[in-house]
Amino acid sequence: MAYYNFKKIAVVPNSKDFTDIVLSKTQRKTPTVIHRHYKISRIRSFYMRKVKFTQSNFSEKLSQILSEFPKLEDVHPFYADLINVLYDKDHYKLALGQINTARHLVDNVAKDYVRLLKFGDSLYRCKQLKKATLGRMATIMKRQNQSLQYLEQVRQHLSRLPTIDPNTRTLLITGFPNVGKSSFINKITRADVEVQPYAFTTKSLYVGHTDYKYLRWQVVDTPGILDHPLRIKTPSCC
Ligand SMILES: Nc1nc2c(ncn2[C@@H]2O[C@H](COP(=O)(O)OP(=O)(O)OP(=O)(O)O)[C@@H](O)[C@H]2O)c(=O)[nH]1
Ligand SMILES: [Mg+2]
Repeated sequence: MAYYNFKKIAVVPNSKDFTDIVLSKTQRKTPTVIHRHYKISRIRSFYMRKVKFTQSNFSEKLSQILSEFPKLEDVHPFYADLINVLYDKDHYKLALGQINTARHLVDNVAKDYVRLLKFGDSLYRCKQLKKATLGRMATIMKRQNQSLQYLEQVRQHLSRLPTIDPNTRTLLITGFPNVGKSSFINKITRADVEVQPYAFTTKSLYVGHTDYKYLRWQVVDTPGILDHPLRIKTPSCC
């Protein structure tokens, strides 16, 4: 089973910031001076390098997102279910799928334009080809804005989830609203969950630990439930 640290996923920038980060890196890390009287092979390789460098940066950053977000097949079934309930499995998979597609599209654009650059016959034409490549890459990323924003919301929410170990001895406190679940966890663990004399006070999962008969227990407080079918909730942005 793959190990994921839900708290350590890097920030997912929106599409504009994403493109700006990558393009400014290209600007900083590749040579910037070229002259018309240089040999054409040198001019071509100058621009090819820019295209390839940008492509590999886009690719790297997109791959990082794909590897850091947990794959539902790899995580413990408890977390797979939790992610499904919190963020909707289909929406989640679709967003990651789109990021994967974007990565392939960026790779293909780079491949196509490097091929064209090989036949660039002037500095002007090579420069235009490079400009077109980066423009197309930026357009591909622009279309990913919704997925990126959704993933950022998921990341922020995931990082705030309590750390629940699905493999340890667990006491799960569930039941109707306002029956004293939170009062109970507060009594037996050091958790400090809000208690109020009305229903639906607790809106999220809370975790505490306690020892009972020399055994350590993980105690999870949950929101009150009524006998209703499960309704999938998605983050407010979607
Ligand atoms: N009389 C009595 N009242 C209790 C007891 N335990 C809790 N209460 C009261 O019941 C009310 C609800 O307590 P909570 O602990 O917030 O109940 P809950 O099940 O966590 O409620 P939700 O989180 O909204 O589902 C509070 O006003 C508590 O003071 C108990 O043993 N006896
Ligand atoms: Mg409660």
